[in-house]
Formats: sequence, structure tokens, C-alpha cells
Amino acid sequence: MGRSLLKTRSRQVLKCGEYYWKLSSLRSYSDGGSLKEVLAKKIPQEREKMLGIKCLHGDKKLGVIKVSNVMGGQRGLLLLMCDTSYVDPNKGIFYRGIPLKEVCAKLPRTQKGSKEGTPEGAFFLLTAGKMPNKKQAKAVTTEWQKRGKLPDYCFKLLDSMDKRVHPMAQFCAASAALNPESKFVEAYNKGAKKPKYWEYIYEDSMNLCAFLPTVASVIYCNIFKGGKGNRKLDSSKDWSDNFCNMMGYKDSSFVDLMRLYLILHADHESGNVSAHTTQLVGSALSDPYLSFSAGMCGLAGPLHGLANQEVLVWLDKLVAAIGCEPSDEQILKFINDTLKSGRVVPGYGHAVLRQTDPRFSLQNAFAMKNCKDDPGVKLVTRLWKLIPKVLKELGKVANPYPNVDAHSGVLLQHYGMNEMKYYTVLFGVSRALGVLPQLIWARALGAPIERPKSFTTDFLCKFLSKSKKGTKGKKGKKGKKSRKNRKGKKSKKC
Ligand code: NMX
Ligand code: MLT
Repeated sequence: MGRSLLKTRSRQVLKCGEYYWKLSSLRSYSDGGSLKEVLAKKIPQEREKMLGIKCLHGDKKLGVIKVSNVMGGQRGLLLLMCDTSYVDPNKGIFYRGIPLKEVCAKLPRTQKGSKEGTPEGAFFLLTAGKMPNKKQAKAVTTEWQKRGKLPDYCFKLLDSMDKRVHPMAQFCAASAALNPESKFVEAYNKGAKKPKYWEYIYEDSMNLCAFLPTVASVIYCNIFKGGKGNRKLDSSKDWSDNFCNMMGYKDSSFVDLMRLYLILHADHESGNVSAHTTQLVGSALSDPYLSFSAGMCGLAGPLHGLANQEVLVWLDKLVAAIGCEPSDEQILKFINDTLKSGRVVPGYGHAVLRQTDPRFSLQNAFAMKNCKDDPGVKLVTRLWKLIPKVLKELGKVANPYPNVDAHSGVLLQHYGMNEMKYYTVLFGVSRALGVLPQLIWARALGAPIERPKSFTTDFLCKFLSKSKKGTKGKKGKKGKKSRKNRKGKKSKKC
């Protein structure tokens, strides 16, 4: 592009920036401020950057789309933009550019005596894009304590649920049912303007996060503890501690495990089913309660979050079949029998990762420090060495190594949480910390409604016979055949 054209384009960018987002009317805030203040400062800069990229580079190509990509679950296509986190196939997840291990090490320890950072700090990091200081992380904890009183109608809904309704179905129902609380819906109906949407999505996200420990603990106590349990938030406790306390767990080591768990499961860029569903539904301007609920319906699938339940079901079957301390040969036979029966080995494999998931390794490190002699932990650690060998031999599994779900259940069981049907709810509570910041940013940057174009098989066959013709040359015999095909009524021979 010529210099003068570039200048004109850049001027246009600034012009649209000023016009559309009214940059000058937004206050500027210091970096040490609250989460909302940091966001309010960052958003105008990011809007300007995005607008510039779109205006200057909108027609650049990011790659080619192969038929196999489309038919293979869009694997490998660069289709989504997400700044909260990024998955490197070999190194795993980075929150805002920081490897997860470092995130865990650096998050401020705000609770006296705790060895872990808080999920509230992780929410700050994912949302604001910077590591919070102690005061900032603590401020999120205080905000969530203040906002956390669950409306009565939600308690009533949960109390009315039949115990056979799966905990994840209850979690999805309660999250969606909270939508009368939506500040976004209220503002939208009053005619709020697009540049302001993010502020209401932010309010809804903060409130939803604040409600989740109560929602999730009521589900736990209703299904597994005969409805008994404390339903009140304690202002001296952080988010995780309140959650554990309301479920009836007081052990400080378990609370630390919960803090770690809720940090580790929060975000995994935006292509995974729960994050993408939340984004997709949010793009129709459905409020965060509905969008999150939709994402959670996706997390409830056995190939996604429900795998943490499936792992424990599978381990229980293994122990029932071959005992607590089986030989390697017995384990290998059990794995092969699983595969022969047409089932996957839960907790292993990944669509993007090509190495052991660092979230698995971090849980294993916690286990080695706190409960290395636990029989479940020992078994999971042994399986880590054996399962990849078997999966590699199949020759079709892209990633034979363990993912996040392979470890979490045995740690929970060590502390007495044996209700495996409940495990995915814990994953869901954590996932809010990633998908909601993604939603705030989508509205802040004015992301449009998602609507990819689909095509019919017939279109594909016609397209393929045309491209076949192109490669064979116009005069070739086969070229003529395909021209005939094109004239024919249906081109089914692709
Ligand atoms: N056990 C047996 N077969 C497997 C496994 C596994 N753990 N992982 C992949 N395969 C098979 C897969 O079923 C497919 O077979 P086919 O062609 O006959 O349909 C083949 O290997 C190729 O699949 P991949 O390209 O390796 O995996 P893909 O990207 O399609 O799927 C998962 C990724 C995670 C869905 C898959 O690895 C899986 O089903 N794992 C077990 C379930 C699980 O642990 N899910 C949790 C993922 C993490 N999370 O929390 O969401
Ligand atoms: C996740 O955490 O969402 C899972 O690892 C699945 C994924 O990233 O595809």
C-alpha cells in the first residue's frame, strides 16, 4: 500500500474511532484502580487498536480452509479472536500471556494462611489483562461477597428440583433462571447505546460470579446431603472458602485445593465448547445468565467437562475389576478392553494440546505435596505412564497424554468429596471466570452476531467437480466428463 493511502486509511481509522466510540468522552484511570476502572481505561485503547487492524488489514488472509477442516469440527482453523488466554499445543494454557504455572505462583495470596492465590485474582487477570496486586484481588473478593445474596426465587427453583435431575442440568437451569437480575436486559430495554453495553455485561458477570458458590452448594446439599447445609455467605471468607463452607467442607487444605482447582479450570481460550457456546449465544445479545447457561450445557457433555465424572466412573470400574494395586499387565488389558468396547479412555486426548496438560501436572504437583500416598493419586500417576503407550499404538489419537480431567476426581475424593456426578459443577463454577471476561470484551469491542455461512453437500460436490476440472485442464478427457457432470441434473459422483 502506498504511503499516502496508508496515511489516509490511518486518518479514517482515527476518525471512525472518535466518531463511533467517542474516545474523548471516556475518563482515564490509573493502573492501580479497581477492576472496572482498569477496564474503562483499557477498553478505548483496545477499540482503537481493533478498528485500526480492521481498517488497515481487513482483507489480509489468515490461511486456507480445507474440506477436511470443515468436516473435522473446524479443527486447525484460525477463526476466533480471544485475548484472555491462549493454548500452545506443547506448553498448554497461558492466561494473558503468562504460563499457568507462573500464574499460580504469582497470584497474590490474599487469605491468611493460604498457600494458593485466589480465583478472584485470576478473574482480575483474565478480565483486565494484568496481574492484580493484593488490594485489587482482595477488592474482587469483597465485591463478590457484597453481591452474592441469591434471590429467593432461585432457592425455590433449586429446592423444587427432583433429585434425579443431574447436577449439571440443575446448574444450567439455575444460571438461566437468574436472568431477571440482568442489568444488561434492563439497560437494553431502556435504549442503552452499544459503546455502553460492556458496563452492564460487566455488572451481570460480577453478580453471576458472586451467586455461583451459593447456587452450586445448594445443588450439592440438596442432592447429596438431604438439603442440609449453610446457605449464608460469610464476609470473612473468600469465594472458595465460602463455597467449601456452604458444602460442609472446613479443612483448610481442601479449601486451598478448591482455590487451585477454580484457578486451573477457568479458561482455555475460546474454541472449546463451553467458551464458544457462551460467546455464540452472547453474540445475539442474550444476557450473560442465558449465555453462561448455554455454555454450561456444552460443558455437561462427556467429551468436554463431564469427562471428570467419567474418569472416576472408569477408575471405579478398574478397581472393581482388578483391585487397588493391579499389575501393569492387568491395567493394560483393562485399557485395551475399554477401547475394544468402542469407548474412549476418559481424561486422555485433546483437540489442541499435544503434550501432558499443565493443568494435570499442577494438580499432580499438589497431590505430591499433600497426599502422595493416596491410592487414587498413586493409580492416576501410574496410569499417566501406561495409557499414552496404548493410545499411541492405536495410531489415530492425536494426543495420547492426560488432560485436566484425568486428575481432579481423585484429589476431590482424597478430601471426602465422593459424589462424582457433581464434579462437572465445580468445573462450571470455575469456567465462569474465563467465559464471562470473554463476554465483557466481546461487547466492549462491539463483536457482531456470529453467523457463519453453511453449504449443502450438493454444493460441495459441484464445487469439487469444478475444481477437479480446473486441475485436469480444459481439454483433458476427464475435464470433458466433469463438464458433462456440470450439465447433468445432479453431480453425485464427487
Ligand atoms: N481414547 C480413545 N480414543 C481416543 C481418545 C481417547 N482418550 N482420544 C481420541 N481418540 C480417538 C477419537 O475418538 C478419534 O477416533 P475416530 O476417528 O475413530 O472417531 C481419533 O482418536 C482421533 O481423535 P483426535 O483427533 O485425537 O481427538 P479429537 O480432537 O477429535 O477429540 C477429545 C478430542 C478430547 C474429544 C478426545 O481426545 C476424547 O474423546 N478424549 C476422551 C474424553 C475426554 O477426556 N474429554 C475431556 C477433554 C478436556 N475437557 O475437559 O474438555
Ligand atoms: C477445556 O478446558 O475447555 C478443555 O481442555 C477442552 C478444550 O480446550 O478444547
